[in-house]
Amino acid sequence: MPKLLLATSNPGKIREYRFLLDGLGYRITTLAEEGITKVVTESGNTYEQNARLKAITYAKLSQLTALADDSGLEVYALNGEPGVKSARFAGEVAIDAEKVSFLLAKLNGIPWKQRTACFKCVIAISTPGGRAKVCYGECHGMIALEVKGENGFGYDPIFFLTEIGKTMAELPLEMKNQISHRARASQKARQVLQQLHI
Ligand code: ITT
Repeated sequence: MPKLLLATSNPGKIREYRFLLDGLGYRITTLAEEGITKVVTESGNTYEQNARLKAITYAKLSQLTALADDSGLEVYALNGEPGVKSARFAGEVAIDAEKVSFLLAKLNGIPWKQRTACFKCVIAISTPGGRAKVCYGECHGMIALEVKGENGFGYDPIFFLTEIGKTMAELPLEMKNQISHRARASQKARQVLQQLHI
């Protein structure tokens, strides 16, 4: 079975991709399992640039097919921030709870109707030779007034899904994996991966 390298150091993403990419005929491996410690600086201005950079770098380094994800949360009242800077919004070493508090503080006083937001995900899949394909997904919601839920990672406890009436962190993994930005991009990524090993 060919190996597929999940080129991310985010354990939340790894958990989701193990589920989202199941049954494709790849043996999923991680940077940690391959002993890869190199950190790629996300120097791009767009999710696509960063996703490509991560996928191509780690595919060349490992000589495996690599899948990388660059994702973020865009809040309309903040003109799309934190966006591509979502991971480092509250500082280089901020933990998830600090990022969430920082964003809630920025939105202090913003009324419910103006708290619309969107999660975006761009997946890049690269061969060891450096040929990459990208897939997009998004998921719309609102920024909640307070944190709720224990599941997921990142901004999930404040991302409120209006149709479901719950935050993303209140959903079990199987349900997040049906509706999330990452789930939507993964549906397309599955087709790319299937074609790669025909
Ligand atoms: P890698 O680069 O190693 O994959 P990262 O966490 O730095 O890990 P990104 O640069 O793509 O990944 O940053 C995306 C950030 O956006 C992530 O750290 C979260 O804070 C947030 N984010 C992305 N997807 C999310 C999700 O499904 N739920 C909650 N927050 C999410």
